[in-house]
Amino acid sequence: AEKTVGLLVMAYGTPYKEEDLERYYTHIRKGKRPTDEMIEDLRSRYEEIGGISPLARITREQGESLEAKLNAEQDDVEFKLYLGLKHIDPFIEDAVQQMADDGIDEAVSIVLAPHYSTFSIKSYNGRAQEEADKHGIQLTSVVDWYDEPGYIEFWVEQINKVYGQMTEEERNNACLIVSAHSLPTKIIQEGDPYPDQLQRTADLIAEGAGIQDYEIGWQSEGNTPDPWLGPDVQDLTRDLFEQKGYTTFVYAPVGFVADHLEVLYDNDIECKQVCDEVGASYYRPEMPNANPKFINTLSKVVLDTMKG
Ligand code: FEC
Repeated sequence: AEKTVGLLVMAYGTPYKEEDLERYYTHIRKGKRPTDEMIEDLRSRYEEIGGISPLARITREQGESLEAKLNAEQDDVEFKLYLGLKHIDPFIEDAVQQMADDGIDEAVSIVLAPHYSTFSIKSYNGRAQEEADKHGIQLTSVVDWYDEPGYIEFWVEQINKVYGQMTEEERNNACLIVSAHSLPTKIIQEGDPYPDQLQRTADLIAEGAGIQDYEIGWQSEGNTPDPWLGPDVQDLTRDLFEQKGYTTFVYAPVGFVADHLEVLYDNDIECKQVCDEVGASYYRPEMPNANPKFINTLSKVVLDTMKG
């Protein structure tokens, strides 16, 4: 290939080591330092999942696998990977600056999150575009991929695997809870497509897996005074148990693509705790991580976006 195209893979970011926790959390809070108590609370959650999050390693694996797949898939251009993170170095701006330093003048970007929101994909893409403009880099950005067939199929396969492991009694009393990160409800007044996109993902997955009993829920809401999108997955679990008598819960946190704090803690510890309390079975299918089927889907999304 003659031309090198920058492949900007954007993701949330995570502390690399315990000392990074304060600056990371401060960045998430837009520069406002969290109280010692909030930092301690976050530190203890990371401790519960083994000290630090596997997210940094998984994001890198996803980026490298995507770069390799894109270069195997076609030979018109050579894709060169740049990781750009939302809340820790290398920041999105650092990655674009590095592209410029490397002489890149054309790039494509994708966010490792499927659903579009002003608080999520729009903010990643906006930061990338602004920096690209400064350097005269022509940047094309993937908008969203919440209904991409390969992504839906990935979840259908993992969910089918889980339902296949259940006893018949569990299967007959199971509810699938499809969730994404909660956001402040003010996004809705601004016409954000985020909640509808999650509903669509859930409908497609349920249809693909032949599941009638499913609900959407929201998780991991922030520690702020705003009202957040609900129902929260833990409250939802209790309500569904009490009102509909389900005794098995399957959590599909489809707004995320990797094993990280929000899944390993918020689902595997907090939701599991609610299930234990009410005496229900807890299941959580595998996350996409660097699964080849998932990487192939991202590769297709990137190539489709470039074709326009
Ligand atoms: O280190 C890890 O393993 C976890 C990384 C992590 C991911 C993630 C994904 C999303 N977030 C989204 C929105 C918000 C909003 C706030 C917020 C707060 C936190 C805090 C930590 C954190 N988030 Fe996160 N999020 C991850 C980590 N997030 C830590 C701070 C402590 C806490 O509140 O629990 C609230 C900000 C504020 O305080 O004002 C809003 C969204 C996603 C999914 C899309 C994406 O991946 O970009 C949306 C992974």
